[in-house]
Amino acid sequence: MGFKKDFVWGAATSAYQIEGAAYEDGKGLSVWDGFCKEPGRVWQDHNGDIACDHYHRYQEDINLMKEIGLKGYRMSISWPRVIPEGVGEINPKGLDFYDRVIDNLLKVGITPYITLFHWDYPYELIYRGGWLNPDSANWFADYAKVVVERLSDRVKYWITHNEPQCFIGFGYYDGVNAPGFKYYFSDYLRMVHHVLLSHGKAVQAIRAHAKTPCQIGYAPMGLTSCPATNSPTDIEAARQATFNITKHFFNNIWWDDPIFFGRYPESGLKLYGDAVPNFPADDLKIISQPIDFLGLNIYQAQKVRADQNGNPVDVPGQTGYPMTAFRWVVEPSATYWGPRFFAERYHVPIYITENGMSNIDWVSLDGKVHDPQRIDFLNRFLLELEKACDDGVDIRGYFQWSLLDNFEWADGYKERFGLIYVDYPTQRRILKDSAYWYRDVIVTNGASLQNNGAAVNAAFRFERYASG
Ligand code: IFM
Repeated sequence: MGFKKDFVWGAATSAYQIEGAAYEDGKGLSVWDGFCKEPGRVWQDHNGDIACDHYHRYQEDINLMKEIGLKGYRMSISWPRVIPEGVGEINPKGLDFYDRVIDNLLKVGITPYITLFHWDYPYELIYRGGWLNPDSANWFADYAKVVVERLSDRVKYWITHNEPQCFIGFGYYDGVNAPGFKYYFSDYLRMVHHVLLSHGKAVQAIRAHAKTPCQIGYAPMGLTSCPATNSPTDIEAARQATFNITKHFFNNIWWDDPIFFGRYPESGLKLYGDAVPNFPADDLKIISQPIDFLGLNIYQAQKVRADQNGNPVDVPGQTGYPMTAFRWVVEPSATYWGPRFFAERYHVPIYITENGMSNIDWVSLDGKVHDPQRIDFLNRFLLELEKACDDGVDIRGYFQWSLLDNFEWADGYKERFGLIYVDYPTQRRILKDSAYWYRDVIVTNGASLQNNGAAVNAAFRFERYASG
């Protein structure tokens, strides 16, 4: 069976991580603009002022996407570029920029998937309480309406939020990401509620104002536990661990059940007790607007087995287990079990909205960027994804993270996730070996995955011999 004929092979980015032009053409400040200016917040005090300069180089980047053969491109809109203060006045030049990007994508046959919010919250809204303010859901829905009114004659795929676990958890509870606050747990739960409500209200706004039929999704982290063996008890233990409630903000069901089931999970209500905010009963109806797909961002996974009572127990990796440059465990079965567990729980089509790895890439003496680890990583994760398709999971597409090396939040430019190498001082782009490899995967609709990266490796060998 394999990947469907119309499977969407894509790559993803986000506005703050690539655009730059942080102070140009009427853009307002985002919390990341502020955060990066506080010494010590970001690795080597890097910032996104220029990033990949995509704001000026989008045409070159779209040409490179075409060269790779992408069918889809997942990008986000910068809220403060469109509405500088988060609410009120609209910045026409901001909308013009996204117009140009969309038009040029469509011109070369690449389908845009638009994420409305990927962490660059308008700075001015912090003075109004940000996500703590119950009105924050309306601010987001108003912004969604503005974008949809402008772009929905051409854009058909919309995603409300990217990894809300991270932007709320890291930004307002742990304080390691912008805006760098550390709220009480009860305030954190209040913010979660407002983000969920903003999702529901944005879905309503998109449906009400879209000019053409559209599909709407949500892209939380797809935190996955994988069974240590294929025994039914280990599989059930892994499922249980995937959907366990925890007090850590890295959990799935507090963020997903309200959207798909219209209720918070009982286990969470019990664990969080009095910290759970009071809210109008109708909120859950708004939050659980029907959506068309679930996007899963999957990078790593924990292996678990069942104990004597069937409960999940973490299985530590063997000494020397494979890791990415970020020191994230490499567990390819995540893209089999993740989509399967989430589809079985929520009965919704799945996209992998992010998957990839940071690698220690540099330009070799031959002028190329050889990243065999990334090729092997992607090959393994995609073979597992294909297995999930074979087993009947409705998977519509895959977006590699990321198209370009880019600004990795509090880690600055230290981590390189791209298919395309960016030499930041010159802004020169170089397609990495993995980009050429991905092109083969796309052209063959996944059939070349069976070569385990061999075709590309053979090409390296040939070139090395040829050049003596
Ligand atoms: O770069 C991030 C992205 O913005 C959100 N998901 C994870 C990626 C890698 O850390």
